[in-house]
Amino acid sequence: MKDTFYISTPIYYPSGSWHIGTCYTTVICDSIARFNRMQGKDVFFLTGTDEHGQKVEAKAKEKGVTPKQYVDEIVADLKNIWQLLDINYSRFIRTTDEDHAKTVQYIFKRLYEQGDIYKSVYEGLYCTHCESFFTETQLVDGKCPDCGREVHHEREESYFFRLSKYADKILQLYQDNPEFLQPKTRVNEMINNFIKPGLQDLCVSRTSVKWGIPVDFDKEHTVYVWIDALSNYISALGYHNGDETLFNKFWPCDLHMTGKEIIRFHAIIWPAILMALDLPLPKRIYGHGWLLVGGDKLSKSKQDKINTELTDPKDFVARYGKDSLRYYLLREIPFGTDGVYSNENFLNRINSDLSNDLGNLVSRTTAMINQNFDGVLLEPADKDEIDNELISMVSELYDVVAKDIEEINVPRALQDIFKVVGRANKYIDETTPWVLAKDPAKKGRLQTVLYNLSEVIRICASLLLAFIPSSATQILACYSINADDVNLLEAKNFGGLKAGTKVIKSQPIFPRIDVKKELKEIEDLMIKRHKESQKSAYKPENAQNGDENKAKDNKKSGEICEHPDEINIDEFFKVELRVAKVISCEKVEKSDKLLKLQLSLGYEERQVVSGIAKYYTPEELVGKKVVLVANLKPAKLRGVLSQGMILCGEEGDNVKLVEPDMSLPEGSRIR
Ligand code: ME8
Repeated sequence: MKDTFYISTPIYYPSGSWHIGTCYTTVICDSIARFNRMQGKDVFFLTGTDEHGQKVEAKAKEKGVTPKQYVDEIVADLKNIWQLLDINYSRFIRTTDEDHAKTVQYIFKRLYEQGDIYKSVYEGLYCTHCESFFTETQLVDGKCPDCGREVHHEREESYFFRLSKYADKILQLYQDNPEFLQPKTRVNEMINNFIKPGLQDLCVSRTSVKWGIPVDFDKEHTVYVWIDALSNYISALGYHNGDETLFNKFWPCDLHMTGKEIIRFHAIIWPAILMALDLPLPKRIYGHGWLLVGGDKLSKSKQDKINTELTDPKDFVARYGKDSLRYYLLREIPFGTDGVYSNENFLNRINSDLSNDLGNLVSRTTAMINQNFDGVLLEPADKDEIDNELISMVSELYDVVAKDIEEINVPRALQDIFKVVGRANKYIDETTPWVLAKDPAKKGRLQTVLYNLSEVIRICASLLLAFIPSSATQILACYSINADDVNLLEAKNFGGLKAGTKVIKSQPIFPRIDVKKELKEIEDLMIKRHKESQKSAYKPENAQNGDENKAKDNKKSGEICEHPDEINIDEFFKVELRVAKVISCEKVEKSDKLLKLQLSLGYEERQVVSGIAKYYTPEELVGKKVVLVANLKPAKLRGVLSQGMILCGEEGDNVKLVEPDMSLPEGSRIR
């Protein structure tokens, strides 16, 4: 029987804003899955979507569609991206799938019947955005520790999972299985930040959220977040929902790959649920870092600045081909830590590795075989010491790369392959085949050099099938090798190419990019898109509800007329209005009118002097959110620095602050 290998990505929230960071986990898993498949293993690679919850319910309502209709469209878009990026999954599970719901209901009932789930009342601080409850101590500056938004108090009858009961067992698990949680730094993070302070029982049902899997023995409740989401890893294999053949074959999972922000759910809650179900635990959980753009995790990137970095995976595929993005994601980010994306890094990486190193090696070698031997590969005719280093490097390459993948270090695997590619290019410089070609007496040497180079290309391309499948397939096709037939355990050995093999001259696989020109083009494109999106957001026909009708009504009655002081939208956007929170406030000495306010914009603090002392006491203002003109030239009022201005409305003697909705985070741009 074949060895098996089961790997999973987390299931994605249907946020709809898919970007290159979103692709990171999945491209890594796809490559590891492909590598294992080519080692002859029976592989199950799972990915999917996490579709229930309040946010989806609310978004669907806003759009006037059912939650299922809402998610269907977004999921189709995600699947399309996976197809564009050659993601070869075994199953795409959706938490709205019927078989998944069956498993979840079974688990919930069983845990309830055996006393691991009990009914109580939840009172606590809740973040609607993250759909999570927090204790006071978990908050950061009084806000949600995960997304930084406001939390509010909520009280609700709920079912709870006895997570607290499993604390010792989980500590034991980390101790007995040093491989379980990786990278190793995550273990201390789990112990010190979550387990040692005391694990709380976990709220696992809601009565206020209807868009979820119903608790079948208490229909008022729906299953809430983690029992629903995490169970996908076994429901996808048929656990208690029908045929369990896959479950028996693939469980326990070899590797759950997740982003670092959700590692605690995988490394604490998931093992506890499995322990309660008396099931074997996953063999490894890996928490990778984030891809950052402008210093922020992509999904939370600041919306207001013009972002000139490309972020949409479809743009990458259209401009540079699918493998360029795959390669960049796999190679550039040191595994386990965060990596910062920039257009320049991306373009330079593609140029240097794919176009220069790999592309040149393949095109030079296949061209020389065509020029000198009519496109037929001839057997090595001699032996020279100069060949030894290259041959021994490429002969060992499979073992080196297999170890990298076993240790879940994908960037290192690519580095190791490209070391050999680099060595082969150096071998071309050392052996100077173009000089050999001029001397009939050196034909044998040339034959050998081109054979050795072809073998390096074949072995490297076979290994690269896991990472850049489409380009590696093209390279192998130059040597009439069908990528589908490659088994690394055979392909790894030097000498596999038979004399007489027809060699096709390779077309440029990665055309060289003019980085300067390309950077300018990307910048222009992004600025143009930004402007278009702003314009369309403010066209009267795109304005929301009331505004739209108002605009139409005005048109009808002819009230829209030219105004001599009209400004255009670009002029308006020059004013940078932002939500700011008053952290402290005091009177300006020797002034009846002025107050000095310290404001927080989230990313920085400002001091502003405002003439509202007659209308507000300092105490009244602390904690309020205000609208700040953030790009006003700093000025001094009564010798006190003022970095901006806060907006008020006035009618006669009545002056009131313009107060934004409290749920808008500090620093949000107002427009
Ligand atoms: O967390 N860089 O879903 P999700 C790297 N539904 N990885 C990123 C990233 C970035 N900029 N942005 C997102 C969830 N990801 C839950 C999981 S599993 C039972 C439930 C990664 O859509 C992120 O770290 O927020 C995670 O691994 C994956 O995308 C899905 O995140």
